Amino acid sequence: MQTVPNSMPANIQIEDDRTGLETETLKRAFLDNLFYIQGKFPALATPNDYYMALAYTVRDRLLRRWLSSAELYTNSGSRTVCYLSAEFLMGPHLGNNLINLGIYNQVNQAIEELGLNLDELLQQEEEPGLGNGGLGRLAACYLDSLASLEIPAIGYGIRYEFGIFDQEIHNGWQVEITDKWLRYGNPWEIARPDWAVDVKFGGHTESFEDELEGRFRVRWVPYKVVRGIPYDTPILGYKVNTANTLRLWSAEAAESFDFAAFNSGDYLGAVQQKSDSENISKVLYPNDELYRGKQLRLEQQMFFVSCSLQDMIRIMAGQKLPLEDFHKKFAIQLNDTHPAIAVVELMRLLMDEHSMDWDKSWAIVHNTFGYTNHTLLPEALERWPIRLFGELLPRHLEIVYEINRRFLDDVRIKFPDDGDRLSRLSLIDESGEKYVRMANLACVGSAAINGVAALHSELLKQTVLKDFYEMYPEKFSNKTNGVTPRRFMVLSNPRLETLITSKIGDSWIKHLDELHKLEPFVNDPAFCAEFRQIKHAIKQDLANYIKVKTNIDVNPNSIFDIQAKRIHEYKRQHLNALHIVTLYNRIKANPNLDITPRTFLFGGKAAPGYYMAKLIIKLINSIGDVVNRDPDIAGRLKVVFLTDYNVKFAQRVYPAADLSEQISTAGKEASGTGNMKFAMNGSLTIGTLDGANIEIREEVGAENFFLFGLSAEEVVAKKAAGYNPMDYYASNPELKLVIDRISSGFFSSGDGNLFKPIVDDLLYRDEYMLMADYQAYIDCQDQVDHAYRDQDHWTRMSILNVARMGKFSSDRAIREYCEDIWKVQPVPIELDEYRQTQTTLNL
Ligand code: 26W
Repeated sequence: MQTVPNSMPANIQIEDDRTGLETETLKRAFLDNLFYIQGKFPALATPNDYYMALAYTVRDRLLRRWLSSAELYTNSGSRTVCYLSAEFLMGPHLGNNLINLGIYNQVNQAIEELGLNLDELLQQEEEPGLGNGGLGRLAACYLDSLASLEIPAIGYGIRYEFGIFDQEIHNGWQVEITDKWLRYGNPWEIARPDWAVDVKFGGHTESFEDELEGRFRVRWVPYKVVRGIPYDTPILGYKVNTANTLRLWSAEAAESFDFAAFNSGDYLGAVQQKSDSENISKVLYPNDELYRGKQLRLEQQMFFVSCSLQDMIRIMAGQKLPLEDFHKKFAIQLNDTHPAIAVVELMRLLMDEHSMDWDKSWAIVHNTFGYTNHTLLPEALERWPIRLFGELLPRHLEIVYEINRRFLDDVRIKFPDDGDRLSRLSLIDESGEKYVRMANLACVGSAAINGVAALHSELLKQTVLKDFYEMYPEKFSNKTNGVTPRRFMVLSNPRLETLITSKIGDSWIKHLDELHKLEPFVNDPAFCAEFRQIKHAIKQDLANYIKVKTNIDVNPNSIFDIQAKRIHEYKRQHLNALHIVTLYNRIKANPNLDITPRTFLFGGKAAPGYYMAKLIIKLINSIGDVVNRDPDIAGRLKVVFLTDYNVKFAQRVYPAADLSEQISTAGKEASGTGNMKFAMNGSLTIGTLDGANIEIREEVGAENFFLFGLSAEEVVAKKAAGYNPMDYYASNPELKLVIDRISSGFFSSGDGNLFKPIVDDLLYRDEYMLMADYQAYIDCQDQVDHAYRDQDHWTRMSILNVARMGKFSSDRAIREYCEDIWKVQPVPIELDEYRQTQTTLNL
């Protein structure tokens, strides 16, 4: 307990340096941390030292909320959501914590009074890029909403030493650089080595008779054991006391190294085992949407899943709760199939390690899990070769067979004499080489199965999960994705936030539907002018940034037409490129063409092994090189590839867009979430009837959305009828000219071979139907060109987009998960005066 020295008058209040929020206290705490944690006098401090000092100052201010949340969850019987995800794409923590703590302005002032600049300090943070794209970022948005809604939750994942690679562009090509995000340390995490757990791999199983009950039991004798060390990061909710935990597992050798081998002189062999173990959490697989059956990936999945389940069992033991109540204490969500092995591992833990029988164990398991599917692409569906699976997880393979045997018995009862159905539903693919099908396992082991947008959830029922839908229709539902307005509006677009709040107050930040109150302001010329001026200022900022980074001049009065997302053929960045070449050709043919100036901005990484995606990046850069320099174009078109697009950069990009490109082939993009982030920052969308675009259009109104292209049904029908992309080439002179220009070597210094793989694919295969959608896309872009000329009208459409995006808050999505799937309630955290200041030990 803090005591006031005798000589001081008793009525003086001293703010604690670790918790106080007054400017003077914040300044003192900051300088203290600079000295005592960074070990620097201000004269020698680097920008990173300042960032670290501020990060610790902020972390101090959320620790009491964090520990109090953990304590209350431990002491109350509340059900906890465990979000299992191989990826968490958190983005920088500092700014977000300032917003959620509600101390952004105070800290800004304190930092300014110290002669520093908060924006510059925020830019110092190296973001934890522990995810590829949409799936990982969704997990991060959901953690923000879970905490903001005061739901007890733990995010469980892997603490990759190297996250998604940093991207550089050399001569137009992507080059991957190792992401050493931990280089300067991570002030947001706390290691908890006392809660380490061991995970077994390989070896064999033995059966034996239980001495006490005489029951058949199985013992697993592993080949190696890897230790998981948890690292915890607090996840503070917005203006609440709830601070949940993101618990990421780091792999270590169970023993420091093999001393027997060491003593016998095999030094390298001894160290080998240690580094093999540590490899498990070394690096994030940079493939999104393409599955590769790599052993290390299965090891990663098993590793974090087993650590997390053992952690939950430890938590129950600490609370003296009976394991029979596991499903009452925890609701576990599987973020795609990457953690689906959890279904089997929980069975194993309950039966083999805690002596529970099969039926009891299974009742717990299938009342615990929910499974979210994030993709319809067949090449993304995970399946493990039986041989690999059995060698690495011999006990799990036995359990998979037993789950399957019992499941197929159920299928036979519901659908007698249907052999084809049995083989489609089986957890084992026996059509050729045998595989374990992870989506089937997830479906059988879960009480709830959902897609991530209305169309996607429908297509799941009609295609990849059709048989499971017929078997268990009651398990299926839709949960349309959402994104957090704290990061993607308040933090990334403070000018818009201030304008909105000045008109409708700030409760929209927690209740995004309230943005509707903005609608009347479309008729308020002063509001519209201010709204437009803000957009212009943000575009100017991005233009300045681009000038510094690339030396390209972009015109802030041009349409900022942005496509920012992972590079993939189904997302059709190359369709966007065809549009650029179309406009280029038009101007070349008619230099006086009346055209609205446009800046085409692209951002996104290609999977390192995805040749076509990398070639698309090269194509965009090559077109840019020609277009940006051609004097005939006279600056009317600019093409910029924004290198190393990540969460930090995305926060600058969304607010600056006029036009958001959401042009995937209908039926391929499960939901999309960038589409939401653009629209809620006032960008208009040009898009297909795919994923959440459909619902965005429904919300903002068809008249405020640029729709084009084939529907998902039409895509299927056209393919069935025999699709010939060459027909479009042959019959559309403008398209022919575009393709011919690319294949002639015009954009590749005369090299007619460079882009041949793209051209040939479009002409002879065109899996993603760019040729079929080309004309509709161009026509729609012409409408955009015209619409942008009426700035008043454009601004009204833009404001209505913001006002009508309430549905796409991740708070809404999480509420739906809580009510329909997890059955969990908010548990508000109280911080009373005593808890605020208590510093005594209760030994
Ligand atoms: C095994 C390789 C692999 C890795 C990642 C396959 C598939 C994935 C993810 C499921 C890909 C992904 O990020 N999917 C995206 O999830 C978002 C969140 O639901 C959706 O908005 C995107 O449409 C979907 O592509």
